[in-house]
Amino acid sequence: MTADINQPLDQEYALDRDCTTLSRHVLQQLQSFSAEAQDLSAIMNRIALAAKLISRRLTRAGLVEGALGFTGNVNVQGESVKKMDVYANDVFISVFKQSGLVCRLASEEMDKPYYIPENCPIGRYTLLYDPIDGSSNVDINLNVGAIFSIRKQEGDDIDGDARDLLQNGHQQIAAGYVLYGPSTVLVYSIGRGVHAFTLDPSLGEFILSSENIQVPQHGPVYSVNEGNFWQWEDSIRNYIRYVHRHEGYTARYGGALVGDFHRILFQGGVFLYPGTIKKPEGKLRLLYESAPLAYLIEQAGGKASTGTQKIMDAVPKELHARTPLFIGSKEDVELVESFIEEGVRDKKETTMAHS
Ligand code: P6P
Repeated sequence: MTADINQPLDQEYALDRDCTTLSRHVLQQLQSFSAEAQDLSAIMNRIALAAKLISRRLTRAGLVEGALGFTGNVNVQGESVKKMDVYANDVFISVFKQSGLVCRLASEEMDKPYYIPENCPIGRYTLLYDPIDGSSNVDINLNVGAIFSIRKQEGDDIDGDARDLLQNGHQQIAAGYVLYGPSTVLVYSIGRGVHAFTLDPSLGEFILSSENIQVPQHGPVYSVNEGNFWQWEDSIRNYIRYVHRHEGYTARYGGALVGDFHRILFQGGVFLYPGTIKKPEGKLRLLYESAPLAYLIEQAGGKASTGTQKIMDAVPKELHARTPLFIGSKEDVELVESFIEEGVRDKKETTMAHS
């Protein structure tokens, strides 16, 4: 059964759809009740609980003492920490305690991974996450998100440096995000397509709203912070000049990766966060922002690139490694890559001409 919000709902279908919760969908996807299937279903259920708790806080943030604003601290990324960042980070830790599922959590907000002691003897999974993506939008009531990636726990990581996490995106067994917008939407994949669930506050459940999402092969949207124009390589500036001069492109940029990605997933186009001459590695993190979204976009028939290689093939040198990110419709990402390749060729020719 393909749940599509636009289909007329007969009674039986409506009831069955209301019962297609996230945990049931995972088991349907795996067509199994094996231990691993049950684990994944339970992990997704915990993530859904975290999303509900954070959504509740966000929808009342303006009324709750101490929910908004900055903590006065700076995180490992060198970014000022919002109170909502800390709250959301703690929620993810709390929902996995006493779960027996996840031994270790690695977050944008924590320098080192957090180990849940009672889970570690048996916990077979690591959760990597950005608890609030786009937190600059929180205080102005604009959309924010969370991004998550699930990897198997390899070895016992006794020295706590999580070296086993420094592997490419093919090590992910599941990935997804939560978009806190007019509605709260959870999008996930366990390698069998991309599926979206919408939170029904009256039920307190995420209900299937779009199944087997496929990104259009081309779309009109290009999503980039053009305020960085003069910090980019010439090749990126040439791409921007191209879309400025050609019909059929429109700029959309929300300042929160999850919202910009979600738009492109449904409407097509490309999101760009290029490196700059000063910071060639860009701003976005590989392990818990770019790799999970790359996992999703490839499942949806799209593409994700560092500009020179697939995001899914990139291997981080450290837990909080950053990467340039070009992600979205296959044709649109490949157009950006063609400008980057041309830039590399031009540089080689210039170098040869001067040698
Ligand atoms: P800039 C939010 O801080 C974030 O990590 C992403 O969600 C977003 O796409 C990007 O940074 C925005 O960065 O430099 O355009 O403000």
